Amino acid sequence: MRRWPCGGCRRLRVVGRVAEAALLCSPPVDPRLRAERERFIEAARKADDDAALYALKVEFLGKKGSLSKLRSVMRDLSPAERKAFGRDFNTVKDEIEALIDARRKELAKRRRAEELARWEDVSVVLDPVPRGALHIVTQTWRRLERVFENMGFTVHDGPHVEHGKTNFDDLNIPPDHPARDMQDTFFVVPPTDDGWERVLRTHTSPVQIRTMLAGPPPVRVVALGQVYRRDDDATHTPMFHQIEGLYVDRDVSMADLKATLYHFVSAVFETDLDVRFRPSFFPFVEPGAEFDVRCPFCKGDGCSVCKRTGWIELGGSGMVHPAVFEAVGYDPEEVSGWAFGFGIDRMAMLLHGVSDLRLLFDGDQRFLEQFPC
Ligand code: FA5
Repeated sequence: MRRWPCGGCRRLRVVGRVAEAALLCSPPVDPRLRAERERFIEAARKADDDAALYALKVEFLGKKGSLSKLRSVMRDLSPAERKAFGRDFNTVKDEIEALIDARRKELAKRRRAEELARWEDVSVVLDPVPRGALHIVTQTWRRLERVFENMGFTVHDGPHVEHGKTNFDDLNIPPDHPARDMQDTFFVVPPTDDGWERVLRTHTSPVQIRTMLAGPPPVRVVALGQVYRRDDDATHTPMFHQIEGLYVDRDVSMADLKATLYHFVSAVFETDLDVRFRPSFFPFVEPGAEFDVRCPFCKGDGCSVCKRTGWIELGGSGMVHPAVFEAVGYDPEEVSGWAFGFGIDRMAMLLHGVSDLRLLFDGDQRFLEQFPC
């Protein structure tokens, strides 16, 4: 490309730079070539995409293009004029080609700039993406697991669809027990060929049976998980979570149970809290007891959480019934053990001051967001 001494002119900025400068700064002598070049400059300025530029190229430089047609005038020129015309003709042709090329690059650059303007700037620091958190039941579940693992318990689990035998009979729950009523239990299928119904487990206690069937004593396990009952009000939901504890060995006593409950409650609430037993009945333990914890909010003085009693009910417990040992092939003369069970959801409510159990399962983000972990 030739360089032009003018350093560019005003129109330089309008259409493809150096090439147009060349056209403007070295006008050919022949008026037809000059007119053709001017016409091209105007047309090139309006060409806004590659297709239009290609059309221009064909229009001016194609075999039947306007510039090519001008070549025929050379026939009527003298040799000297023909030489001058030929030189100018070639210059204009080169320059038109260069201008088309420059214009194409300019259009590509503009397209790229427009694309970039549409892109999001990945380096911009946006508002932080809201962080999710574990559900408060999961938080409580994990906290309990940690506490019991630190006390030497292993974590076990069992199926949610449970054998009627394991959920009831092996736990010494007789066939006419109210818990087996259609009103209380979700029956999954009626008795199958083996004569047993399948149920959604109504508590985590069948994991006791599965654990003891799986191996000899000693046994020291906790089992946490979903359980199901036909219950639905402010303090009962059809699906809830329980934790089961089971310790079987020689000479295990109720005193061990109380000490374990005391340590676990103090660890979970991060303060020393008394535990008390109240006699109660569960078919799979004898003696059986409900256990309460000293109210962590008023420390026993009485408040709305503990309904002014100073105590909060946590769950059931007791010494494993000899009939349960017999069902799993353990000798009740040789070993003794205790078990406990309570609701993880109720524990979560206590830990976070939630008054309605159903809030835990409504999936309302405004509620759940209040408990980041
Ligand atoms: C039992 O389920 C026994 N398996 C516990 C047990 C284990 C006793 C080992 C002895 C030895 P109960 O039905 O009371 O017990 O339930 C235990 C806890 O589950 C209750 O204290 C309560 O916290 C919780 N719970 C019971 N039903 C519901 C429900 N529908 N919704 C939420 N929590 C419930």
